Amino acid sequence: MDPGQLPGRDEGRVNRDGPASVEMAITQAGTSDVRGEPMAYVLTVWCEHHSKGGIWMLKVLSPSDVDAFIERGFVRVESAYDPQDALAAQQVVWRHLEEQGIVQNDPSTWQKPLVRLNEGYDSPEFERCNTARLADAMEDLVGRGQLRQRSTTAWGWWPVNFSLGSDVPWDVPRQGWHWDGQHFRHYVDSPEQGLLVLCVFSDIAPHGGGTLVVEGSHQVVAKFLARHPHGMEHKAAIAEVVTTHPYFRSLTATVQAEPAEPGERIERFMQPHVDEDGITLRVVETTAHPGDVYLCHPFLFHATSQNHRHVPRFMCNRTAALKDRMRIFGPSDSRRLSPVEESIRRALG
Ligand SMILES: O=C(O)CCC(=O)C(=O)O
Repeated sequence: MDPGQLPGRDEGRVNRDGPASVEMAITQAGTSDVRGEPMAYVLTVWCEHHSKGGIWMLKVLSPSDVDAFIERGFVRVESAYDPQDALAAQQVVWRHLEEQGIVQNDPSTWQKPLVRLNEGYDSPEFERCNTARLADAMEDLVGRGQLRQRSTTAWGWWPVNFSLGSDVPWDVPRQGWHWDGQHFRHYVDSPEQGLLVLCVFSDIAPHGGGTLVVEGSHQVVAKFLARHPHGMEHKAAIAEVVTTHPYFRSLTATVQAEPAEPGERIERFMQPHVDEDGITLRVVETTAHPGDVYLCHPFLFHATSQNHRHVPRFMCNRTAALKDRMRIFGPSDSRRLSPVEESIRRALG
């Protein structure tokens, strides 16, 4: 490619959402490497302009990441923290497992297919995973300054998936589907769970125990919660969605109610399905590398999956509460809507 044909510097793109912010891609073109060899490179940095302070803030997520989050309900942030730090932190979890007689170098001690460590850890290894890249990516989705805490001192809890369901063919589960938030009453604008944050500390290959998510399900839940302005208890809300929405009724049906041939549920639920409101739903496996984080919409349905890889899956689900209720109703204030708020407003039409 002739570097002369590359786009110029400082290409701006004005967002249509209003005057409060402007998004700009700074594109830098170069012509040679350190040895003087001809080469071409393009560096794109996403920024947001804050009219209040008159400053430009760097963004981790690109506009296409944000669009995908709004539509699908999740985005993968690669190397949100350093993979080496993730593996060092995994060792800390192994030390806690060893207190229960589960030893890393002795697979004969990995008797339980799934071990839950219902606690949060704070050690130098985890502290290094509190990166600005992760916090900034979270704020790209909930709004600058909107997280109650940008970092955490409680990395947890840990459903360590050693080999769940490895004795039966891999399938889309019928049980365990939920969105998070046992600890509060659910409203469409609840602030207690700004995001579902799935932090990965091991390699997760396909069928390796990665959390399953239902792409698009955040839109179904947004519509459901908006129909319940007095709020609902968590368990009751999930129970109602999975009994009233045809896709979720089938997804969670017992074998007796809806028997399926081997592989039939994979074919059915892992292909896009458009529901009666035009929402595209699909079960997706979150495969990842150590250091990756899946930032998911707080309303996203998800479930534990089978692990057929014999590689223990280390993931913890970190909280991300918001300072304020989300701005779902009425005119928005001078602050631009966050992608989480935007996705809910769009789902409600
Ligand atoms: O084990 C998993 O992959 C899912 C965990 C989960 O459902 C949760 O953290 O809410």
